[in-house]
Amino acid sequence: MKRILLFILPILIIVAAAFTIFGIFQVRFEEEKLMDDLQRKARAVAESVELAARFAIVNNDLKIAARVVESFQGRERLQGCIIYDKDGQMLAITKRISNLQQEMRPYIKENLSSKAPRSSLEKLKDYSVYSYILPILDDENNALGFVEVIYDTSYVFTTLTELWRRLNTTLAILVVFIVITALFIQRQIFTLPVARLTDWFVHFQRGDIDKWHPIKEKGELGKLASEVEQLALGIRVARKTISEDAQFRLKKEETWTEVKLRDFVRAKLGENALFVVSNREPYIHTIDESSGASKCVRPASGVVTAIDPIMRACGGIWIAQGGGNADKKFVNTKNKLGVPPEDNRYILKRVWLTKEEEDGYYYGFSNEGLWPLCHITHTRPIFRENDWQFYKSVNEKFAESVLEELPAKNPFVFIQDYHFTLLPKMIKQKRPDATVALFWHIPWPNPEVFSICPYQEEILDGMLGADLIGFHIQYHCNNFLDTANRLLESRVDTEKFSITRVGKETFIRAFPISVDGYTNAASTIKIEQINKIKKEFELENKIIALGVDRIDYTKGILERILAVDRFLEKYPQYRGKFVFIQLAAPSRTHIKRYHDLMGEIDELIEKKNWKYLETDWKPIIYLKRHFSPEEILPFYKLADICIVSSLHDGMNLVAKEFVASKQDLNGVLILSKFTGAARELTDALPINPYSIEEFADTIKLAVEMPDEEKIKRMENMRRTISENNVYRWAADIITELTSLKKT
Ligand code: ADQ
Repeated sequence: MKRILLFILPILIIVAAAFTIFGIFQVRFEEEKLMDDLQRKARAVAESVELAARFAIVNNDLKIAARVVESFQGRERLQGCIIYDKDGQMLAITKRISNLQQEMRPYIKENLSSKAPRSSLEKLKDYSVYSYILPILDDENNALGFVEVIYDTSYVFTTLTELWRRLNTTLAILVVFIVITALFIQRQIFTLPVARLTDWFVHFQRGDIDKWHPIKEKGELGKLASEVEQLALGIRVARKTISEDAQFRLKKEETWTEVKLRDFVRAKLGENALFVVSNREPYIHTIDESSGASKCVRPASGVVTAIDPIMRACGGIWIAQGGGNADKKFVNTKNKLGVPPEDNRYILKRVWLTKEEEDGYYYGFSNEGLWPLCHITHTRPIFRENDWQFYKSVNEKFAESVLEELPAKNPFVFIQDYHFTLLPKMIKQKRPDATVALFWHIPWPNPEVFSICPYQEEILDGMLGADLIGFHIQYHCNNFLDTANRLLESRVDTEKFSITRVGKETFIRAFPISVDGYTNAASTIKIEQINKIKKEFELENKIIALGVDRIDYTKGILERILAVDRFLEKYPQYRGKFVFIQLAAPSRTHIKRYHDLMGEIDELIEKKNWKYLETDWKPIIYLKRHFSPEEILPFYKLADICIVSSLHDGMNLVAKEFVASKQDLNGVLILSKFTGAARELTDALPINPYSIEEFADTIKLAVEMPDEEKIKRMENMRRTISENNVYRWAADIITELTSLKKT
């Protein structure tokens, strides 16, 4: 629109200016013509009555004078005629202008001494008139009297106004004509060729070969199109070659690495990109309101920790909510950007939500409803109808955003977590050829617990739109199969681990999630970084225990503090020697339960530190902020013990990160039985976080564990993690998905 205006506006301005100048000249000319005409007529009329008026004046015959002036009474434009004596006294006046009798118009007086005729435009009380005065002279050239002819000039004004009106109408018609012609030309030479080009790009981008057609544009646009066509061809060929090379290399590699996963995905998915959907975005742009500086942070989220390395390895598009206050500044017109910012490996597409949508869908239904429902931590789930409506509409919004990105054939869509239970069905309805997987990052409860959800049927129905649903552990898979069996009309096959509903089969599988190359990253940490932390927090010669969490009631942070306190109470020999560090990222702070929890943790830590105040030693160091992965690593490295005390957790990646970063094998992991990780990391010291006494004793066990045993346990756990890293997790899911497509 702006471009069209830029094109048309100058033309319109020139045309309008030319027309106005022409109009002014035309009107002036017309006006002069009319006035000339009037003068000629007035003179002729005055001269025609001169004789009769002379006779009447000379004989002082008022009757004749009256007769003369009355002959003008019926004429159309002529207003009237007046006969004066030599002193300017009115002898006779046409009746219809008799009101002029009242006043002695100044120009009459001025004319008494004049011997020549006089014409002028005169402004009377209410209107303008044209006056022509003809003196009547005797033989000695003395004035005997005067004849004045008065004309109404309003018709001059009316004629000129009419002329302007006609000129304006012509101008308006011309403007419309110019606009239509300009729009037509613009459409023919620009819009249509560009639309054809865009259409061509869309088909190329989606791999929609059937709808492809050669570009036939001519001129500069044609040259551009031809260059792009060459580039596009090159990309297609390169993609094919990469996928074939990948198949070849894959056969040679043993353990799962980033490179192996990349080859694997290329070999399996070929030219198709991977589409990931999650609520939390992997990179958030924020702006510091006081300094105005913007920065990009990776959020404290297990989902991001796990999926980001996969996307870095494979490329593709990750679609997530744009939640940072500077996010809009960093996207292109399609709301996309390359990430990581310093090394673009894949595309992040941001979806914008209104505050109401975020409140209802994210804080409300997802985190006050589904999150507590699935975690058995005795926090009551809250289901509000309003939140549910927003949850549905946001799922639809994401469905639209995903669908517009999908290639023409067989796309792979990998949906993350409980925020999108309705998305699989929405996508499948529009694109039955898409392979859709949903990974559930949190626990799945038993049917009794799930059955309190008022929207249970829609949720299960939406989820079963997926071809594959993954959970961390088999126990959650079993719970899900049980739930579908009891609460939904469906056929559950416990041999194949699948659920069939309305002819559509969904496979349920366990894929324990893991971490990536923490080991590699850990080796980049320098001893100086560790010493700096030790010095800052006076940790020299101390036994250090560490907790790293989002502040969430499922993570058992309060229980951990109580257990540390009980350990110090019960085993006073460790007072002054043992320090517990808690790194805690505030999370979901708009929800009251989370807000309250932050207050409770602050208060409890304050109280416990106060309790041991008699010495200068502080047993608990509480660092409440978001840390980058690079900042967390030195803490993992310096910690002797890592405490993971979740009351319930799908997996818990902190446990795995700690183990992966312990290259020196010098560390003990205390791990809640209620985490998914506890199933794999059987060499961790298990705890029931609700049993504070047992928990405190386990801390003692960890502190006193002989080095030999520590090393053995750590070796075992590290082996498990390196064999089952996150690349393997992704590869297992893709293997399962591609094998499903073949069946
Ligand atoms: P989360 O509940 O987010 O994940 P978790 O698996 O422990 O929990 O991952 C947390 C991540 O945040 C870790 O990578 C950790 O390093 C990071 N983190 C913690 N504290 C931080 C801080 N103060 N600053 C910055 N980063 C911090 C959900 C499920 C889990 C499941 C994961 C993955 O709840 O059970 O393991 O998804 O599936």
